[in-house]
Amino acid sequence: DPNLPRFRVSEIRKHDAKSAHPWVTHGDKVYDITEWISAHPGGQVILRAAGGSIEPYWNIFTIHKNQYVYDILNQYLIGYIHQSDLVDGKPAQETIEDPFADDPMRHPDLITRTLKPRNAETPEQALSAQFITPNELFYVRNHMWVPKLTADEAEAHVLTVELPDGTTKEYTLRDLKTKFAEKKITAVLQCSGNRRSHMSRGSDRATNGLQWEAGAISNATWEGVLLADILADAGFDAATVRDGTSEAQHVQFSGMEAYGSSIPIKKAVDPQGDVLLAYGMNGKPLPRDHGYPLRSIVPGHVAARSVKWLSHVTLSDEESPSQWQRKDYKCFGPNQTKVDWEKAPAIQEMPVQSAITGVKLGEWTAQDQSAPSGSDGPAKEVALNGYAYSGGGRSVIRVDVSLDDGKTWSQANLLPDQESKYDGKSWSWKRWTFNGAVPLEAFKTPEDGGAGHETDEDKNTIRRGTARRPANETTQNTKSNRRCTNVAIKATDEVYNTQPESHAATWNFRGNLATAWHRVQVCTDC
Ligand code: MTE
Ligand code: MO
Repeated sequence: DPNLPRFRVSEIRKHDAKSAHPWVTHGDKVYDITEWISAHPGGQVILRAAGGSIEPYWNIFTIHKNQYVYDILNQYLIGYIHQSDLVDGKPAQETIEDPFADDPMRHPDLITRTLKPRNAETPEQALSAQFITPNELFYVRNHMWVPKLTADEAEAHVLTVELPDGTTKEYTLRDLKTKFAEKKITAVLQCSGNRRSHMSRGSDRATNGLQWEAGAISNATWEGVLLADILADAGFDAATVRDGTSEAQHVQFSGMEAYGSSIPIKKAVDPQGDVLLAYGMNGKPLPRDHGYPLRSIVPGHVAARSVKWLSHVTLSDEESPSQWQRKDYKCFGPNQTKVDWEKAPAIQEMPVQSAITGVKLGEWTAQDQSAPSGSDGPAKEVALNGYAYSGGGRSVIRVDVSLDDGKTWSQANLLPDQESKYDGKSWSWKRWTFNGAVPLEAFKTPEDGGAGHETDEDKNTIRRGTARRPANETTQNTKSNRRCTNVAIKATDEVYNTQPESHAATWNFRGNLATAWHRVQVCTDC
């Protein structure tokens, strides 16, 4: 409609989230979304775009790029952006807000997979160096931007708890900190996509999602209050869960930026479940990237259920309606690529997992005392380290190591880290080390068929295990004596669940739960 008015960008900016009449723009069109807010399925989060273009947000929430949504938006058309603020009919780039402009600074040692939103893994060295991952090196998995609150806003931040009958009770962060007993839990968070790149390479089949190596996992001590205490205070009777009369079957968590997921009510009220509403991490307030000022921590479960920037806890007979609950974090068979999402349960407790995070080759020794095969020829010293973890509070009882690609095995040493069993539950990882020697005959040239398995590690990037070629040796004239073997590890947990041998067997198109033996190729010049 050419008769509609044209607005200057400076005017549009005034219709921000705080205005009584919030506006957004799309292309050169201006919309008054006041009436849409209460009907918007994503709730108030749409207000983040108010006063500017909605496009960068729809680039994140791509579900909106759909005629149905454009039709809704069109009902709210009030005019156009003024010609003076358009370049080639479009709003000037610098007038479009970057949703990630307020994201925090990050430690340079984190390995960034994507910048906007920020996804970064813990460097290998930091995975094995300490039992507790330092806050600034804890892996980061963000689907959207990082909400920003001042210290005052944080103390006044409201958590709304909604019971199945619709009644609600509100708690400020200050309430949570002062009116309830504080609890500390040391627990691992692991993304369902940890080691996804190993699954892609190891099975030679692409998977969807961030191609994490082994660093989408970290361990921290979380400070907060027990979710069970808050639910009781809000009026929920946990006895109804035990006697089977509870209307609520799930606890839904929602974050301030519209992320959400849920856990079974049983986990939430289990006295040994240790589900926290956490405001502290390793003795400091939660860092912004990890949910400041408040997040859920669901020990033993996939980290997707530990919702950051937590603003709502809703008890319901249904799981969270979010895509992160109903889709995304599920697994299917290797042959299933067109799936009925409803047919698979959402991932909750994690299976047993382990990884090698360090490989060092040492000297050639004359005698290989450690060789299970009884070989007494020369052998190459090798030192390995890494982590092992299982979900559901199941502790890891053993890590097995093979220096000949899975034919023979020895055991790694589990480090005596701080005991972190809570009422019999282990929520932390175990770190392990191994010192052994690889017999000469285990090293094979590729022509011998040696180390023929696809390893989880990219052969071009595994240089850390490589013995340096002497400087005077030239590659052009001498035939390479480079030989390789695969070292492999697998962990077993207290119920004797162990890791599958191959990624091909558990390949799924989303690349979730990549837990096959971690194989790393090590090479030397013989
Ligand atoms: N919570 C919110 N609000 N937004 C998110 O994007 N990502 C989830 C979970 N909670 C996410 C969230 C996923 S998939 C993971 S793996 C963990 O947070 C990562 O937690 P971290 O960044 O503290 O390591
Ligand atoms: Mo995740």
